[in-house]
Amino acid sequence: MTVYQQPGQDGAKVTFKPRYEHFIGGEWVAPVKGQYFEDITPITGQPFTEVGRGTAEDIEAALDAAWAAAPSWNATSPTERALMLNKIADRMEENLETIAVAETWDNGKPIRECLNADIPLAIDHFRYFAGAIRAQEGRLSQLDENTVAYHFHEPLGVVGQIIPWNFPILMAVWKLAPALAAGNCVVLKPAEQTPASILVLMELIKDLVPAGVINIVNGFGAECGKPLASNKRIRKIAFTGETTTGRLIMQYASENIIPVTLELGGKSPNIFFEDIAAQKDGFYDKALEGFAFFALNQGEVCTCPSRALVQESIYDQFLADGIDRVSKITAGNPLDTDTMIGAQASTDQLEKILSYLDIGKKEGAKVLIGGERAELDGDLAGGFYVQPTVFEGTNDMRVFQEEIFGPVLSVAKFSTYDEAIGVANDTLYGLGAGVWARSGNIAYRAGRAIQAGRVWVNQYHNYPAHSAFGGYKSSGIGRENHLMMLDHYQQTKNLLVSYTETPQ
Ligand code: TXE
Repeated sequence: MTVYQQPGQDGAKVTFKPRYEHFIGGEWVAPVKGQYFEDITPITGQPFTEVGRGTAEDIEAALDAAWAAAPSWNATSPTERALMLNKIADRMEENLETIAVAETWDNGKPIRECLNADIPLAIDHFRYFAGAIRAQEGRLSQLDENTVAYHFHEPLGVVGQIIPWNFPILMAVWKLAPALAAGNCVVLKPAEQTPASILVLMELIKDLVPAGVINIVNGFGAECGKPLASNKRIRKIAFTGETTTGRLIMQYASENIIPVTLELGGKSPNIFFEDIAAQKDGFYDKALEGFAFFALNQGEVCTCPSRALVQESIYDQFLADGIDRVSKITAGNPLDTDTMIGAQASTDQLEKILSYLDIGKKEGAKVLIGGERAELDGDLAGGFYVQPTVFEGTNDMRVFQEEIFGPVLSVAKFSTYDEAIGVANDTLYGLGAGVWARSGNIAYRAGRAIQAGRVWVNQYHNYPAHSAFGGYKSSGIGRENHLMMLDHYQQTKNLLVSYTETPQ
């Protein structure tokens, strides 16, 4: 067990500056209107730094810097871009603990997740896109003996990116890596709840990035996000966040006729078929772990497996074992490597989750475990903690239909395969899903039948690069984490050439 020091204390891995400005054109730049907002750590509920409050004027300044850098960055070779991405990855690896502590302090998530998942995944993502861009090839079509259609990949120019607060660094990197690999300059707006860890990262890597290639402007949605997403000077907007905000982003983009990629909400089903309980072995244990994964990252995951569907014949036993497993999720100081569940990212999110705990109880869902705010001691008493909660009910309840984005699981029973698939697909969303079965036949058929962009089979919450991630239905447009994302950040130039010497 290691307990990392809180930032600001002796021996801490990271010391935040008292104030952060925007990162524009390779420099720290004060907000045009001179305003700042507090960044609060959800671990104690206390402010720890302040950050520039961006407006349309700051977005324009960032776009000026990005367009000034674009001619030379757009023209770099894939080798040069890959080199930069690899250097960023190396620098992040050298500073793993610093970035991890910054992320935990800003977001509230357990440090063990930052150290073992979030930050290593982000590092690998840069390396993946460094390789992907070097391996990318154009196409040509030989239309007849003398006519050739060449298809070249070209960068879009300057792109806008808006990200949420649940995985600040990882979401930034999921967006930055393919955009930069494809040769674009970027203006990125982090979420107002978690602006600081990305700025710590920029401080660490700024000497590796040509001025203007990455620009970070902080601020609130309407004040700063909208002027970016609706700006005529971006060639694409990429967004991760709430579905209702995603609709707005699409409307803004339609005014400028630019492409959009959206990664939105979810209400993911996690289906447990009866043959998993044929033996109480390692496979059964793995399934129980998959059941308890709803609490990973405090449930603040767009693919949170928040609806568990368990087959009738194993329901009582599996649920008893599952609840036992949930009872072992250790809460505590997120900076302690033993802690498995940390703080919710903001008071707004805490209030939203508590209101859903009430809604669930009022609509008659039975609380099997948890159901309340978690009270921690000492300076953690002011933090935003919730008990992992399991409701038992039916799929028509609001706690089964609406995205709670907290450590809250709703469980229902099913009897037949068809019923399970019907319930799984009875949702507006289609981002993630889980299927657990020993029978390869059932697992395959269920995986294909569920209307979701990512179906985990006999695993959950695995996010490797080179495996496409994105939503069906109201969960979004586009696929991240895979080289197909390069297509979203490039346009195709077709040269249609005739090689005849005479008129035909
Ligand atoms: O999301 P928003 P919020 C879900 C989750 C959560 C709920 C609300 O259920 O409880 O959304 O979270 C920027 N123009 N998800 O309010 O508003 C905003 O500043 C341009 C699911 O934080 O969508 C932030 O940077 N930008 C999700 C980003 O959008 C705007 C992750 C996301 O904020 C804007 C997060 C506007 N008009 C929340 N309004 C997932 N899919 O992973 C806001 N923003």
